[in-house]
Amino acid sequence: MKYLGLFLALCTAFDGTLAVAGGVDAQHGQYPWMVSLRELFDVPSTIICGGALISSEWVLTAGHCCKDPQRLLHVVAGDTNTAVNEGSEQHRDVVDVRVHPGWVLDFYTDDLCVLKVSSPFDLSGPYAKAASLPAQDEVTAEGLLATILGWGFKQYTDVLRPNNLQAADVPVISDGECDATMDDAVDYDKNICAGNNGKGSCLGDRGGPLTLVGGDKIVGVFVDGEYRSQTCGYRCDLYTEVAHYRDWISQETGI
Ligand SMILES: [Ca+2]
Ligand SMILES: [Ca+2]
Repeated sequence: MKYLGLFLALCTAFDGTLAVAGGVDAQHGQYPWMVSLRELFDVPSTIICGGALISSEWVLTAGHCCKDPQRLLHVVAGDTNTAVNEGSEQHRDVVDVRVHPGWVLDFYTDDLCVLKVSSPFDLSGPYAKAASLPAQDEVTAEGLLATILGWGFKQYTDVLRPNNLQAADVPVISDGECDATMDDAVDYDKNICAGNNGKGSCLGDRGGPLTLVGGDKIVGVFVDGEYRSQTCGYRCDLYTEVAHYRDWISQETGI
């Protein structure tokens, strides 16, 4: 209860509103860098993870989303409502998977992956665009609002996922506050936290981007929520801090 108490003191104003937890339906084209990772031969195709376009050919996601080399992935861009054919969906197979070499199963450090698709996505329309990346070691100030995105559950106990992409704006939380609330061994030079007020990433949102509000800069990739409480949007969520890996991304992708 020590950590729970600390959390409640630091990430206060939990109001019990959960939907991503605490989110709203994203408008079609509002977050054109958002993609879903699906399993190639799984019909109906289940969304395994979220991800983000960082160019017409490369997707940024979490390392654990790429962990199974036998799993044939494909990427869907230009999709907002998975139950509706919006006419803008673009599907690509994955031809190259590069997981950060420092990542170890079930740990949060270096939990990052870049995927190359079989042919470039068409980014000329409004529904598929590449996001931008921070500079190496660029600092993201605490308190800045950032958007979390996903087709994951709205609540921990939900059975069905939403069809429409969910979005919620949450503040970036300082490494120190996050460290005080999480009892896991986390390297905060390599991770960034966000979430508050009943809003947070939930089961099924992993790999999705954390993007600063008002732009398209990806500062985090969702890797873990504090599900021990069996609630989403309840504690600070943990993201791989993209700025720490900018040089690695460049080395692997040329971007
Ligand atoms: Ca659709
Ligand atoms: Ca950090």
